[in-house]
Amino acid sequence: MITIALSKGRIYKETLPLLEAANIIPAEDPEKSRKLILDTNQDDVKLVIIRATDVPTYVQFGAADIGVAGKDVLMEHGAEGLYEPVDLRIAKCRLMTAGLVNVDSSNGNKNGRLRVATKFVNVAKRFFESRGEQVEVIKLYGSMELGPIVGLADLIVDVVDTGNTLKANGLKPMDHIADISSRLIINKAAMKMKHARISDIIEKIKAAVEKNA
Ligand code: PRT
Ligand code: MG
Repeated sequence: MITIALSKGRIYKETLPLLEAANIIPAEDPEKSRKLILDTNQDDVKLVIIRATDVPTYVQFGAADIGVAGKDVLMEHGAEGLYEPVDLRIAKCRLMTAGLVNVDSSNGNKNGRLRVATKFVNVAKRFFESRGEQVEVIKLYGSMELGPIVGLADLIVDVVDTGNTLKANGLKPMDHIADISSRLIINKAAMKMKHARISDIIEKIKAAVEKNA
């Protein structure tokens, strides 16, 4: 049996045609079903539908053999137990710092030490450390854009696509941390144990990605 971990929303939508290229077609639409495990047209392949941030955890511990996760999520989670063989070039965005439009938050606040609100705590710490800046990182689980408005933080670290969400909340994108796209990830032990089946799926998906390029 091969288990593939996916999240609903943009990753699911954009992964669907790539799975189809590997002749894997879900039996149901997860956006309409409440099921967390979906059968596919292949007797030996099922999908588990989970939160985007949980995908690397499932694959690392072998609860799923294969997964699709944003590079942002992978940078935050770390690569232990995972192979990352294919850049799927989907769900593209940028990991950025952002701050209030009318405030110069680049050189610390009045207390000297910048406060950064984000769900990407490890990424944020590494980024500011690499610039030799001491910051206080505040963990949030969503709606980071609110942080600077209500005075919780000077800056946020978040993924940005069009930038409309920042703009709508009086924020501006500042430093570019990384370009982001979703990656195919594979459990390292499964790659050995189920080598033929998994490499066949990887190769077909890789071919579909290259055809789209
Ligand atoms: O929603 P949930 O809390 O379950 O998890 P999630 O938000 O991590 O999942 P999901 O499905 O929203 O995102 C999955 C992956 O898509 C992320 O890990 C990124 O790799 C990628 N991705 C691509 C994005 C965006 N584009 C994006 N725009 N993830 C989030 N956004 C957010 C952005 O932060 C902003 O709040 O969408 C909003 C709109 O963006 P703008 O810039 O176009 O306004
Ligand atoms: Mg979301």
